[in-house]
Amino acid sequence: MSDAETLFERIIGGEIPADVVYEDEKTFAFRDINPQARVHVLVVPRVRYRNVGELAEADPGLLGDVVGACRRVAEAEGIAESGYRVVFNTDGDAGQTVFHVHAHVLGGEQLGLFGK
Ligand code: IU
Repeated sequence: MSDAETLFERIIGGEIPADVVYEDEKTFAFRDINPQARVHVLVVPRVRYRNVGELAEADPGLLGDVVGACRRVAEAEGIAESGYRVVFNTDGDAGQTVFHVHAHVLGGEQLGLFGK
């Protein structure tokens, strides 16, 4: 995989199959292959930034689009009322493994405390 193309770009491009739950002009959402909750969906901007901080600096409107897409995913998954969590892992200590910014949308059950 070249630096110019991450795994998520290959998923967005249809090269790698994924369980797509939502898409629009700016964002793309699919189920995490290793779910950490009953609902675990990744929301990805089609344009690649390394992490949420870089996205916020470069294109705050697009960050808003990503967060809005998280809400629409939660509505589509039926968890908008019960509550859900949005997580952006950022670099090493947070365990980021795919360097194309993505929001984890987690819910569908009572979530535990986190931090460790
Ligand atoms: P992270 O925040 O970079 O750690 O999240 C990457 C996520 O991508 C992680 O939760 C993986 O389970 C998920 N994932 C996936 O959904 N499909 C894949 O083919 C691969 C990873 I590789």
